[in-house]
Amino acid sequence: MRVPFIAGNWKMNKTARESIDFVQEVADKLPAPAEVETAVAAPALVLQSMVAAAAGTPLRIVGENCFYENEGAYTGEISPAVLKEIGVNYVILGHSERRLYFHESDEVINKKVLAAIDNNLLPIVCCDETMGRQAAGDKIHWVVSQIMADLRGLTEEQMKTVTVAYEPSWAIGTGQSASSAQAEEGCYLIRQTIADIYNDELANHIRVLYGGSVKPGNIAEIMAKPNIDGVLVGNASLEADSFLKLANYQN
Ligand code: G2H
Repeated sequence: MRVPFIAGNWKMNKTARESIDFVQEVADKLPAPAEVETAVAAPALVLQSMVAAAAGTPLRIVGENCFYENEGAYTGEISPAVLKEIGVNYVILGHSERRLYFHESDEVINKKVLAAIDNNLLPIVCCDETMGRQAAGDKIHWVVSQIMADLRGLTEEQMKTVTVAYEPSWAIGTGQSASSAQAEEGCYLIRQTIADIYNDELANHIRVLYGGSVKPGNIAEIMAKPNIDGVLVGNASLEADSFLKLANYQN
């Protein structure tokens, strides 16, 4: 059974103090991890103190990015080995904002995914899709080619550590979520691609998330879809109250 996964993605928001306060506020109001897994992705600077604040609680702490080497002359980069060392569980890779503002290619993302897995971090690999491609009917080609490129060379064992997130660019931070049907279509396509490359068993094992303007008001409808195993939430994860509503969407 795929345990639902509700992950906040704070992006470059919140001070160090606000981050810790948030963890303390939500910690004892989260669902049991066997029922619903909950996580928050935060900027690298605050991860270590968030790990300490979340110790002994169900909340998992997620990095928003890492590099593909563990050490070396890479000024300003984030070592996956150090993320693991400080107790981070997951790392988001290939978010559309990384692709857009930091020019990350599928090739770079693929190297990062492999490096994360090498360090026993669980990658959350994002694939996007622009409105233009959707309108041009190019969605299938685009999503499939990203997934194939970002996950290139992963063994079946390595794939078992991966979570994939479908995040149509036109729904990100716009307040305009994809409909639950559109979200399901994207997540189904990703699962089908994994089945085609690997096999049905692996495709049924892997969690596929939807991201893009998810909020307390639409999460239940989105989570009701059979191929959507969770959500990656930006704006609506910033306030503790809102995050708790998302985390407890089943109640
Ligand atoms: C998409 C999402 C979080 P938002 O980037 O990954 O952000 O929920 O603000 O659209």
